[in-house]
Amino acid sequence: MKFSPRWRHFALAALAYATGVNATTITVTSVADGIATGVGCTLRAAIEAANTDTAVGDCPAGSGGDVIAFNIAGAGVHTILPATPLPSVTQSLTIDGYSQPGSAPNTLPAGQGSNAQLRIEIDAANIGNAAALSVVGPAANVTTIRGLAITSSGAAVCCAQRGILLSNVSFVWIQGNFIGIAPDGVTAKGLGAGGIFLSTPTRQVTIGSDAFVPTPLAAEMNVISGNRGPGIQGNGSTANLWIRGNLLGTNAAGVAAVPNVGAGIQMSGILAGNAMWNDNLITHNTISGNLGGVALSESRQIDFSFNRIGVAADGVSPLPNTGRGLDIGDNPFSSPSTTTTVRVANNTIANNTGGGLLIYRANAANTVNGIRLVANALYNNTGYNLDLSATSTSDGPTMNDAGDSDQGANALQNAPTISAATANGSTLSITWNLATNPSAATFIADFFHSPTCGAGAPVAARTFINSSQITTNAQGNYTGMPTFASALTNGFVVAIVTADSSSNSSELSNCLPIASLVQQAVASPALPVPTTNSSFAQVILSLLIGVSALASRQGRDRSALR
Ligand SMILES: [Ca+2]
Ligand SMILES: [Ca+2]
Ligand SMILES: [Ca+2]
Repeated sequence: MKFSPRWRHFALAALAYATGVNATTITVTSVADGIATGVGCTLRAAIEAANTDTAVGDCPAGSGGDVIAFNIAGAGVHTILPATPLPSVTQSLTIDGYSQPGSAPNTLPAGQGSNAQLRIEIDAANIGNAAALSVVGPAANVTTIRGLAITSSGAAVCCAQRGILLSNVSFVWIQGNFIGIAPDGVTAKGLGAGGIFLSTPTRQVTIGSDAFVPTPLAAEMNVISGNRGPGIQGNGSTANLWIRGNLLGTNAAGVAAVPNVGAGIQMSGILAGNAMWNDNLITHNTISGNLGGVALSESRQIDFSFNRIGVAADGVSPLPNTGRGLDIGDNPFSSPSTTTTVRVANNTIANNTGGGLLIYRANAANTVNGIRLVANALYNNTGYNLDLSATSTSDGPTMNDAGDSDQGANALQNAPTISAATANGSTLSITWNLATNPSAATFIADFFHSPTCGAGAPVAARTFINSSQITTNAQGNYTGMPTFASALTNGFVVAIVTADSSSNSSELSNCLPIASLVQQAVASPALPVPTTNSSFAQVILSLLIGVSALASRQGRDRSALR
């Protein structure tokens, strides 16, 4: 049973308001197009019957918020090939492809892709610029599209075609569909301009899982791949948007690229809904194999977490996006605008060919701040793994400035500097400093381990170690040596200031190899054990020789690191 305290409550209230208690199940029995009688109930006639609550063709009259189910004779996939665009959904409706015998939602656990069995395919090859399915207008609030393959077999489809178009509508669920990829879960059959398009305005749209639980529900995963444009795109005034637990740019198994020839997700104008920091959720998606991973501009109040960008659904195997992993910034041609309150947490952004994470303010009249980074794995991206930039492309490492008064993306927060990292058994001590705005203030720094760094490799933050909260002195300086429980003895450490008082995160610090006191102690000369036959003076002399040798060795080892 699905359970979403935040959304189901509102949805049920809206459903009751919009439709009363009536609903009719209209069962599609034919893949034919048109609304003539004598061919069985077609999808076109069913949508019209649901919209108008009158009998159309061989379909019965709808009654308020209806359900379109499928029961088409024969095994295998049934492909509906509309000759002209289908009617837009204009009244509250559920289209349930999983009602077709032989179909089944995904049951695989997170990280293993989708084994959904789809039996109803809508092929948009013949409908030109239109969307395969459109949901339009407030009377269509509370609409669900599930269990469909929405594809195009057209060889040269014109530019404006989408799989699903939402316009001026709220409370829409898009769940358990394949969009741009055939029911076999492998073959690209992309829509001409992208998978899903959110046109102004949309509210309370869920793409994927709406369960307010840590792990999205498997049955609600969409596979949005193979399109000739972005997987999901929106161009303004979207709020309470949830994109959770989908595959974008991969095959259904989540292991190979079936690219969207556009970003996996490209959104501008995501707005605050209830002005909570997590009004909008983009979480637990695998976004890999696309022409660019995710681009968010002029957007706010977003929890962007647990996404896998540039890796397969297993979270580990490389599956790069061509281009950058994640862009968050302004639109240089639109001002003033504010991009703020985006929490980027626990994502893996790796292997992408155009860089990892770019936070940019390209127009000084705009505000881009409060992009807070928490425990992300940023590694093995071509170019820079993390970049605060003054342009909408990378500008490389930004130098720390005295007093940190420079302005730009995340106020160009100065990065930490690490001067020592010492492993000692089960602890790791990191000496680091921060020089920033000249006032006493609180900052949080995150520390990461990386097996490789330096010698030509870009600084990477691969595995989160721990956080440290510090306070600068009145001059804006901090130097300290926090000690963390850690068994690490080699590799490199890297730090990021993840939050000042405005949740501005910095670029990466320098990376520094871990020196291990444990290894040195093993190689040190054994200290003599006093015996009853030794004189007190002999024992002291022996101890001094041993301590001297150990100190000399440590000094040599430290100097070798400089
Ligand atoms: Ca109806
Ligand atoms: Ca930079
Ligand atoms: Ca700065």
